[in-house]
Amino acid sequence: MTQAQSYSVEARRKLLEQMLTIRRAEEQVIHFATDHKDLIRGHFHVYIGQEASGVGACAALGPDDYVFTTHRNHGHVIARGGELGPVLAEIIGRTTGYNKGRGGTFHVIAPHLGILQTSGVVGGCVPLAAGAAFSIKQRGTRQASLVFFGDGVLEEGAFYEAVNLASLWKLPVVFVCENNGYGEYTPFEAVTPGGIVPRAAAMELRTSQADGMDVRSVRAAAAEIVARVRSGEGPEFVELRTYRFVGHSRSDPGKYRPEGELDRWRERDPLIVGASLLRDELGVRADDVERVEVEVEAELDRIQAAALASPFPTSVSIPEFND
Ligand SMILES: Cc1ncc(C[n+]2csc(CCOP(=O)(O)OP(=O)(O)O)c2C)c(N)n1
Ligand SMILES: [Mg+2]
Repeated sequence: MTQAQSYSVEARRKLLEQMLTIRRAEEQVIHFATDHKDLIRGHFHVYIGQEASGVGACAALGPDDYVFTTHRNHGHVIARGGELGPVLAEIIGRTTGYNKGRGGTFHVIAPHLGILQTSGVVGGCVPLAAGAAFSIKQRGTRQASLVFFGDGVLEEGAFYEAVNLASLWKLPVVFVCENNGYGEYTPFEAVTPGGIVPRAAAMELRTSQADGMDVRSVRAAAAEIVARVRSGEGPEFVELRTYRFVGHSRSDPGKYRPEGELDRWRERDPLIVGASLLRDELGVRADDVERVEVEVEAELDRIQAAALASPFPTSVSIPEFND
């Protein structure tokens, strides 16, 4: 096997491993919420079905780049190289979490990985990513700022303000729209005439689309985009067409979706596509591919036990103000 092929196998194995880690970890989160009701109180949003998008895009980044995310952030943090232990502990609000259990599912941030902010506000991180790109430009470093957001963000004014300025000032920012077809319970087409890409293109930045279910396509597209952005060619916008396999959030059974739609998307499950890239294209043996799954599950068992055993944060004492 040539060096290039062996790199390819290792690199793709890693991508599959990250996608599987996200999937199994979030299945565990759903299990925590349904079978142990007091472990997670309130809302959470999982990334199940969308794994190829985050994993492929983050694989194109370097260690000094910035990433901004959304309410569907667990997958992005793991894709960026976040460790499963502190991610899971944060989701269930424990002190060993990345944010000492005070951020919770909505706010898993990891500044040491360049993940500077998440937001429960739809579109909230788009201007922040443009701001980080402005700082990169001012400092003259060759970093990139990448922001993930959903199709629902095309309905937000903050998006247009941020993309407009980024385009005008040629900021090194990558706008990654994860179009999963729905904003909460509303199909994208019902609220956004004319498609996504033309809206960004109207602000005169380079735009493209990639198959958000295929980690290799996403990674290849992102690598080209990041290289151009880093070298000062200005911001870019990419639409990744994807699908969430579960409802919008904990309380949503997803019944509004047309019959057969989920099954059709499941045929292109990122995990199936990712495994076949290893098995069918690179000739990795089927049992080697299955071993990735066994390893991920063993690791998850170990980690979730540790997360569950770790304490809740203590209450914060608020200082008294004496005028
Ligand atoms: C400014 C704002 N408006 C409305 C909401 C309520 N809300 C939460 S998630 C969501 C849908 C977001 O859809 P999309 O951006 O496509 O992301 P997805 O959930 O599909 O990943 C809405 C409307 C919010 N959090 N913030
Ligand atoms: Mg959406």
